Amino acid sequence: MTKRVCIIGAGPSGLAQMRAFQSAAVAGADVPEVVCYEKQSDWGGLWNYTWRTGVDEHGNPCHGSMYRYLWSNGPKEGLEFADYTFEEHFGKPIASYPPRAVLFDYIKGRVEKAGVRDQTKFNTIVRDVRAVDGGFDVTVRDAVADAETTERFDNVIVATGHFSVPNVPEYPGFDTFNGRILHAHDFRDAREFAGKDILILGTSYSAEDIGSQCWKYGAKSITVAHRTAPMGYDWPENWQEVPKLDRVDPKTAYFIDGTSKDVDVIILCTGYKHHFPFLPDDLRLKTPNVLASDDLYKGVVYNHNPALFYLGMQDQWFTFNMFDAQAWYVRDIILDRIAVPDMAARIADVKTRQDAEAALADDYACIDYQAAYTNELVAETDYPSFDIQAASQAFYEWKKHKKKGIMTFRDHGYASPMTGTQAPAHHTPWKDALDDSLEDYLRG
Ligand code: FAD
Ligand code: NA7
Repeated sequence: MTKRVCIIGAGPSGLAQMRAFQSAAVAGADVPEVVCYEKQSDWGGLWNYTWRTGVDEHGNPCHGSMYRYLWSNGPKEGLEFADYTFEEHFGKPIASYPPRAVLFDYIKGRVEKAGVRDQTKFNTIVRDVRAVDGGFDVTVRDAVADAETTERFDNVIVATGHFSVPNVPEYPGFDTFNGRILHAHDFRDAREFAGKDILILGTSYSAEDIGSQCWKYGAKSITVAHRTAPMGYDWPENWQEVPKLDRVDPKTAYFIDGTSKDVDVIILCTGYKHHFPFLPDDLRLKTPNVLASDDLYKGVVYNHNPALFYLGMQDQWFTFNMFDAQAWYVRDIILDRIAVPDMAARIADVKTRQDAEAALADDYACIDYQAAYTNELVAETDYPSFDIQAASQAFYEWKKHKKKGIMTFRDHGYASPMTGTQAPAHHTPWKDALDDSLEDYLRG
């Protein structure tokens, strides 16, 4: 095969794409040349922790948004690879909410086994992509060689994630506030905030988890201001939920109900932007963080140029195995095993998905919706089919366990959708487990 395929980003999505092509090659298919450009020095995407904030060692925007002591915020049974189980990787069943280092190890294990590292060009940022003659010219800068090159590809697959470039609102008084104001993207270590009064804006995963980290590592108080609705968990006694922030003065935050609170730190857990500075207008996806993204047929094919694909651009209940389903599907389009219909049919597909999302009543319906989407793609490829209902079941139980105890939900275990094995309880309750190393997690 003479085709050349460019993958941008070697996070879980880009790695899924490399593994998809490699599995086809092992099965005897004639596969394209695959080149993956990764701006960081290692693969793993967000799971590749960096202490850096602001710019990276090459002067590019720092990709990392993960922080120390981060433990999976959902059950691992919801994200397990169907072709590489946790039991295969670790040689034994492990508990359901692994810390970052454990998941990083698992992600790497599959692609190390597949032997695709030499397809990845590290320290290489994609700076520009142009549609040319039915293909693409991709311009990259190798930060080590300090050299820019342009290569021609038949297909481009954008796998750069969408939880890296922060959405940073401004409220009156921020410019004269005497404490620190930071976005979740720049949060690295909860110990920095021990003994402090913290204000958090936002009510989604980052707000819940960064607040919980700060609580666990000794913050004096946590105040969470909501723009739309409170999270409503049964919080510890030094944690309160308050209405939207109105303004701040040098030391006090004022909320729209007239109440106020003196705070030392403001953490903006206000989400992220889909941001593709390397793409021109005719190739650039514009979508909010939703389950049915704009302009993506089957959630992956860019409607305005079907030789261009995007992975993992949806809001995420399912992650690693959904990225796999998408990667296998994209692979099969590129291998001419799956046909892409005309523009009218692609637009209709997106509309059907968006209408279905608009009708979803609650989080349980959202989980079912994304499970059905993942299953739909799996069924059209040779990705190993798995019991997605069992993965959804782990998510349902996770939600119930969060309602029961927001600081204890990670002490529960679920059954693997791949092997059926029930996860053991972790040796230490999450709130007391201050060591998040792989060695400590796997001991005992
Ligand atoms: P990323 O992991 O973001 O990887 C994208 C890659 O593209 C990066 O390696 C980046 O360096 C590279 N890249 C970007 N731009 C360029 C460029 N121009 N040129 C070359 N390379 C480039 N998911 C879960 O399942 N469980 C969790 O517990 C969980 N916790 C999370 C906690 C936080 C704080 C965040 C932010 C996300 C979390 N997620 C979690 C969701 C996360 O999005 C996915 O797990 C996963 O990392 C997404 O993979 P990705 O490959 O699509 O994107
Ligand atoms: P999300 O899930 O996109 O949530 C963003 C939150 O920020 C949400 O609660 C928003 O409130 C809130 N928001 C956005 N803009 C503002 C302003 N201007 N003022 C106040 N609040 C605002 O992002 P997360 O970072 O929590 O999660 C992203 C991923 O990281 C996720 O997949 C996790 O795995 C980790 P709204 O409800 O819209 O009023």
